[in-house]
Amino acid sequence: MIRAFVALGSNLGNPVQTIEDAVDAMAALRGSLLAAISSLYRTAPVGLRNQPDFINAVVALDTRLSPRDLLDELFALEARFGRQRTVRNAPRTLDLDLLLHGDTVQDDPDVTLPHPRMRERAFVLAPLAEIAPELVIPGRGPVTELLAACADQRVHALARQQ
Ligand code: PH2
Ligand code: MG
Ligand code: MG
Repeated sequence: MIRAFVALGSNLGNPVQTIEDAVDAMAALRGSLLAAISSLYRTAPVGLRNQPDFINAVVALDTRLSPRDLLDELFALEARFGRQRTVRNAPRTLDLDLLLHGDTVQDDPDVTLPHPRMRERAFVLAPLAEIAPELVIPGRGPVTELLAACADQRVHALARQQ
């Protein structure tokens, strides 16, 4: 089994419910076991104007799937949650991004690993550091150091629901 990390994001409809349902769906992913779930975070949109705040989270999966197969499963889940792919960075019901797949470093245009923009995004790094504080991102450095470098971005962990 390979430890993979997936980022979840939503800013359309009922994002908290969507992320909770998406985590449940990830727990049922073929060839994979859900190993850890971060808190849910309310985050200011990055790189986008005039959009609602996002709810973001990160999960750890232990998986037998290859990066390509795992990504295909994630795309299928996005579609099941009603995601419409219109313009790039449009508001989305559910975005699932493959961040890391073990120590794999690859520049394949299909699946770039580690995820090329994760290093500068507190909405990814804060939940990731919560569930994997010792993680060193291959070729990039410790997750905690990367997070400290984007302290200007607004992210706020929500209280856990019972
Ligand atoms: N996703 C993006 C672009 N900007 N900002 C926040 N806060 N959360 C996201 O998930 C997000 C974003 C592209 O996928
Ligand atoms: Mg994304
Ligand atoms: Mg995406």
